Amino acid sequence: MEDAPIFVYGTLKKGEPNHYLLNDKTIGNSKFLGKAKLIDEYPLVISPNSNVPILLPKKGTGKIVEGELYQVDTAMLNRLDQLECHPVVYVRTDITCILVTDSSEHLLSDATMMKCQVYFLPDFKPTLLDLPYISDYKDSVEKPYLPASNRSTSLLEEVKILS
Ligand code: PCA
Repeated sequence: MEDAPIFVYGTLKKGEPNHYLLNDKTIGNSKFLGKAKLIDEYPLVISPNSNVPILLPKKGTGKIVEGELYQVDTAMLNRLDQLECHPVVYVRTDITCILVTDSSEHLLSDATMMKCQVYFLPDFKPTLLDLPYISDYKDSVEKPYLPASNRSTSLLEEVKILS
């Protein structure tokens, strides 16, 4: 059976710094299914140093997060897992979303619930919950996304409780 589609909420969205990966046919294949949103609230915050968007698995806190849904093949999924350091930093987790548009971004008249997967960041430092909660991530000049190669501390050290 095919893996459930991936709900992306951060740098993998259209116009954001890692979206090019989803379009790179030398990696694998992806298909945009439409814009989507999660059915429950979760805190989506931007990490203080590397300005990385992270979704915290604390259901009921935060906002309804908006994103995009992609069906990806195994090769693309492996590349995304590598980007997100799954399962060490982010953990790809089953969740349910509502598809809001079709693949041409036309609004759907009936909300369709879809099983999907999302990259959560478990074992996060509790101070992250003091950051502003966002619903629709966009990279910005005020808080520019730092790719892993430009970080002075790893995301792991920055945001996770290390045991
Ligand atoms: N990339 C993944 C998780 C966080 C990030 O920047 C995404 O866009 O969903």
